[in-house]
Amino acid sequence: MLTRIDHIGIACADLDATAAFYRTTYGFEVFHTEVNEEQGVREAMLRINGTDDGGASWIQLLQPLDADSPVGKWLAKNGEGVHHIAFGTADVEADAETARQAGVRVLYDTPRAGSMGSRITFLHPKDCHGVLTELVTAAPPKAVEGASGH
Ligand code: CMX
Ligand code: CO
Repeated sequence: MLTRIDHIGIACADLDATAAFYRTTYGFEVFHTEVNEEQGVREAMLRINGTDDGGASWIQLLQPLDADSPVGKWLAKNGEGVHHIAFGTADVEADAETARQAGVRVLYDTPRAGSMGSRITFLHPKDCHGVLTELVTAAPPKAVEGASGH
């Protein structure tokens, strides 16, 4: 079951300059950055709010690592802007299967690595009324040392 907006993915030409805009204009700080070679991006996650299922909602800034990556191609064609939306779920496989059964192309047979240890897949934008849609299962919160009891 999809329970929240996990993030909105925004393609940008200069990650640091775009992050500075979000900080200066809105007060959103970069919570995390990483390079995802498989996805061809350098990314910054800006935490917007926590949610009642223990997850959070983010802005995901994406700078392409190369021109042939999905974001690189998209940026060359469209310029900077909203690239995709991502819905959060406790079970990305189950929700991908539900979408597949509904006739939507799911881009990956099995989920791949996303931001901060999450597992992700994508639904084809041409099957989603023009919106590239990502499904995300966040990494479980880190077990607190010694919190497991007796
Ligand atoms: N939003 C809406 N439509 C999009 C789109 C997007 N982000 N990207 C492509 N399209 C549309 C194009 O406009 C094009 O439409 P027309 O045929 O009407 O011109 C069509 O889809 C095909 O586009 P394309 O430029 O030929 O691109 P590809 O088919 O090579 O790739 C896609 C499209 C969705 C398969 C590819 O972008 C993909 O695999 N995306 C998933 C991975 C990804 O985006 N990773 C980066 C983010 C990582 C993260 O979030 O962590
Ligand atoms: Co994303």
